[in-house]
Amino acid sequence: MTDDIVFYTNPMSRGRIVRWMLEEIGRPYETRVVEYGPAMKSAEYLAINPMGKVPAIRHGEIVVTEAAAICAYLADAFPEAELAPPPGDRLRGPYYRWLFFGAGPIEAAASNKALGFEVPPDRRAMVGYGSLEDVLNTLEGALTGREYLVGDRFTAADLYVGSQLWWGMQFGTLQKRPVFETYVERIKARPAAKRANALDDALMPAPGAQG
Ligand SMILES: N[C@@H](CCC(=O)N[C@@H](CS)C(=O)NCC(=O)O)C(=O)O
Repeated sequence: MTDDIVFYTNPMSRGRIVRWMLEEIGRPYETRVVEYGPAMKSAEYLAINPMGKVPAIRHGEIVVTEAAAICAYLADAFPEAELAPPPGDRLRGPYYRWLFFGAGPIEAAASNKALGFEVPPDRRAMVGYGSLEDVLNTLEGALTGREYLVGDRFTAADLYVGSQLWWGMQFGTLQKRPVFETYVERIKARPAAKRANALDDALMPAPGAQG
């Protein structure tokens, strides 16, 4: 059995998060760009991700979808990259906490904000993220006076949550706050983040190339 890594992505997608993770891991991988539309909903790609969405990876025979899950999987599969506290370490708790906070509350709150949907105040109790304001305040509290979300080193939780802040602030769906800006500047200066962006930028269609 081969343990090759195949990366299914599109440069205009959450695949950028996984690209960054793969660059942090530093193992060779094959990139397969999946175009939006029919290719992403083809039988061939639905066999990888029945949601018809990118990103996804195949590592040997193992398929993983969901950007946060892929980050968590790669961190554990390649522990030498030191992107997660090892299983059993007490920092595993906060590590899970922030990864899942990213995949749940931040992701949902940012998507709803982008769609212009606001949770009516009297329905906040039944919505997992309550309000976008609560999510941002919680994150701001976690990052105030700290360099990273977990312990004193960069982990996959920073990569995932930081990517959401990075892109969210860039596209105007998440409010810029000084703590967030300092944090994002810190993590996006990582060589792997720069390499990942350059690789995805190079895959972007040339202006005017799309009909
Ligand atoms: N929950 C998924 C979301 C993936 C997702 O929505 N991907 C978008 C691009 S960012 C996509 O592939 N959209 C194409 C489609 O749904 O047709 C994750 O976190 O990976």
